[in-house]
Amino acid sequence: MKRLNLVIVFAFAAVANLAAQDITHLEKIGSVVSFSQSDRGVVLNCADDSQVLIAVLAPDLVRVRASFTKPLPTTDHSWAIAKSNWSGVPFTVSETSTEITVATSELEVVIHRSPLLIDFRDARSHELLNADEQPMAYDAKGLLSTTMFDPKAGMFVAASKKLRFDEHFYGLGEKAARLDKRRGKFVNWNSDTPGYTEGRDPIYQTIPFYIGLQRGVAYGMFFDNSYRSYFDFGHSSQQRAWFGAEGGEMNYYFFHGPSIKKILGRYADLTGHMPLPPLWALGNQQSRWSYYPDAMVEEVVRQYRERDLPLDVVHLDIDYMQAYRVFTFDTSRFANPKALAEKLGRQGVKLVTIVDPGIKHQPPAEGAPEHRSANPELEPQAKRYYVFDQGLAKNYFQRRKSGALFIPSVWPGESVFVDYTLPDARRWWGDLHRAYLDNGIAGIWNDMNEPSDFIDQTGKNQMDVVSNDEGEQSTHAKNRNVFALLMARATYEGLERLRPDKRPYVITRAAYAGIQRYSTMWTGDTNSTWEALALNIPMFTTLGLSGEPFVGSDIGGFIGRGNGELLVRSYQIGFLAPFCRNHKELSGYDQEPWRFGKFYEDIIRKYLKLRYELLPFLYTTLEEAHRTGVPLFRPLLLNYQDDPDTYNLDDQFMVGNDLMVAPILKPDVRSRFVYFPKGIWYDYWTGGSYVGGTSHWIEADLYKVPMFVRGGSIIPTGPEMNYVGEKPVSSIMFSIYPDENGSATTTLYEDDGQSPEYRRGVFRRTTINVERSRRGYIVNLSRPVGTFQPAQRSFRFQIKTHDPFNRMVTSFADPGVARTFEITEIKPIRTRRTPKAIGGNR
Ligand code: MIG
Repeated sequence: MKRLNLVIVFAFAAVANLAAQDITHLEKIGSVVSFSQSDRGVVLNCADDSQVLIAVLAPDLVRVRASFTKPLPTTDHSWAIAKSNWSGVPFTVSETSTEITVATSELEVVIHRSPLLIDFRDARSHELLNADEQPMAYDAKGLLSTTMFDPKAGMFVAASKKLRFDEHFYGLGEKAARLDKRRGKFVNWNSDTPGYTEGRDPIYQTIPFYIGLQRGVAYGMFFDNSYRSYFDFGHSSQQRAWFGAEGGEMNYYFFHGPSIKKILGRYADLTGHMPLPPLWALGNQQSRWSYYPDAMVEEVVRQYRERDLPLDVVHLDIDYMQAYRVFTFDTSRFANPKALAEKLGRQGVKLVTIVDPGIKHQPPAEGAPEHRSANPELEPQAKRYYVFDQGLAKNYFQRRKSGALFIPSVWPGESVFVDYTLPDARRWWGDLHRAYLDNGIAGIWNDMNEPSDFIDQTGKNQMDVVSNDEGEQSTHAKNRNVFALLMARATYEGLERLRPDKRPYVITRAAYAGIQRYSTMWTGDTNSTWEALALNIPMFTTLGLSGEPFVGSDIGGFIGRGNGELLVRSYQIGFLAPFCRNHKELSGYDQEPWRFGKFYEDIIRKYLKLRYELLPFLYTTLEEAHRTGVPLFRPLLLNYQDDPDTYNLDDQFMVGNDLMVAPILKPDVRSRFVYFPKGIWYDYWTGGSYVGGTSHWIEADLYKVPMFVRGGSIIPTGPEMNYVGEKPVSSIMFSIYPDENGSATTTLYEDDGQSPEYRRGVFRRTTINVERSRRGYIVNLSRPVGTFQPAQRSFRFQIKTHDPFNRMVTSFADPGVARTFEITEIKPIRTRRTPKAIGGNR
């Protein structure tokens, strides 16, 4: 026992030291002695028998794959990659006695032969974008202790890049850290970290992708390695930004910008575009650990409706099940889930159930009959658990090297996990979701999928767990970080198979790069504190810069006791996040919108209603994220990449290109500085305008979140609603905010909101351009693109000039064809009901 303790202490010390360890002592890859060229790129042969592939995937995308002291393996497989057949990109190869250069129309990869150093340059300007600080390296002698018990499971590999004086770093997915990662160091190892605070690292997800930005020029770097990985952006040395992993390959993708938006598009091409979730996923959601029995769920919905608060989804947390057995319902709490779902459905509310990876380890009781009914999820499972029976019979559960079942402890007690690397196991898991769809459940929430294990959260106890991994029989060291990705994949593909006419809606806690193909996410177990609230903005924007557009956080915070002010300020961010859900832990103080009194409830209602009015705008921006990889919830630097004043700005955010929000993140604060990038900005509430390029002091009483519209934009809004689809969208208002030249533009995206038909062109995209004319404004409506036919509705236009009381409005039926008209009629219109009107000044 004593000995074991010592081992653990020692191993822990090693973990703590690792990121600070000096990678300069690692073995360096040998110099280039020859190279061969193929239609994909070049392969470098090194003096130490190492091989390096430099593969051209696109004019702005190059892959570097190194194999140390041995030839490149013939197998090549990653769970993250969505697209591997990139063909026909022209490139040239040239050489001198010291260098080999691979060049596309956009990018030059200069390989110095001795020592082997790789530079990435812009093909046109020859400007250096990124350069090796030392050759790629590997830990041949075991200098760096790894966190694995089995040293053969992997060897540390690293790449080191020169850190430039003005270089900023963004990305790495879900990090409890500020937006600009310069001078930081980070570890990726999916971990269940309830109550995390800023600086806690790692937390739930692993997205080993970052963006470097210097003086407006950006590049991307995706280190596709699922082992425990390390990123150091100038933390341990002024000279280098390095990354490495405890095993696997040196295998990275370099993206040439210069624009971040372009990099995000390419990253989405490589790792997958987020499919559109159903429109109702943008609706307001309410959760708590846990609402039960059914009568309590009904009461929550009744309260929402009675209080005129919008609501689309209620979440059922772990207590709906029979003693935490996934794919079952506890019928003493939910006698008839389907009837409940239908009843709530008539009030416009859908149910989402939590599904954890832990399957109760339950050998059948002696003589217990097998489940033969079509709906075993509603039958008692105390003697026999159909999910365990089936998975065991098919041998889908994870096992240790010894062949013994791996038995972690999670909510059901002793449990087993599925080997989701097995295609048949994924199919089985996906098909099990029939148990939910048959009972009217609309979406699936995956939790605990790091995977969390109450016996040991570090993963050490799981190191000898083997996954099939396409026949590689690899261990936990490689598979932990992709476990959630594959579980989400099984879930998504199952929902798609079972209900092909509906878009799947999946939410996950843990992830690896590529997760956006299958799931949306939320940021796990936050605290109900102001510190945690302030992290919302850098976390959401960072996730957006890491290929995960559909993000959100438990509104009000998950752990602890909140208060009305915190809840209101939390909604003032969350009402514009893609995932808008209030959630609370088991013993936490209640925090539904009405729990702190009418004053706060009235303000929250205002913001929820505004979210629904903004749905045409939010959905248009979400579709942009699907198509282009550019997220909805953005840091300012994404839209103003040439403006260095935005590079570490993370207490403001933008929605799409047009809305800018500067929330209040501290108690008792009623005003703040807001930074305005260049251009004209309109106060959303008053219509007053600001000239950008500087900061202005803005008042923000509790009822108000400072919110501004970019001059040059047009915001489409729909009717106020209490759930998606409550009313036909019979009219869309286009609010026009002219820029300094009197121009504005937008597109509106629409589709049926629920089927996958949008992938086949069944959508409608309407583009609107506005210019100032002598008498007023000329509006150009272009011919809509796509085959979707919306119901008959009218278009209304209002010009928001600098004088808020002098507005021009007009309205007509959507002609469905190109049309130009002039707005000349000037009439004062009812000014927007600001929250002040109902909230009062406090
Ligand atoms: O060990 O299902 O992050 O949202 O309410 C805690 C119970 C397990 C963690 C999730 C949280 C959820 C809770 N879960």
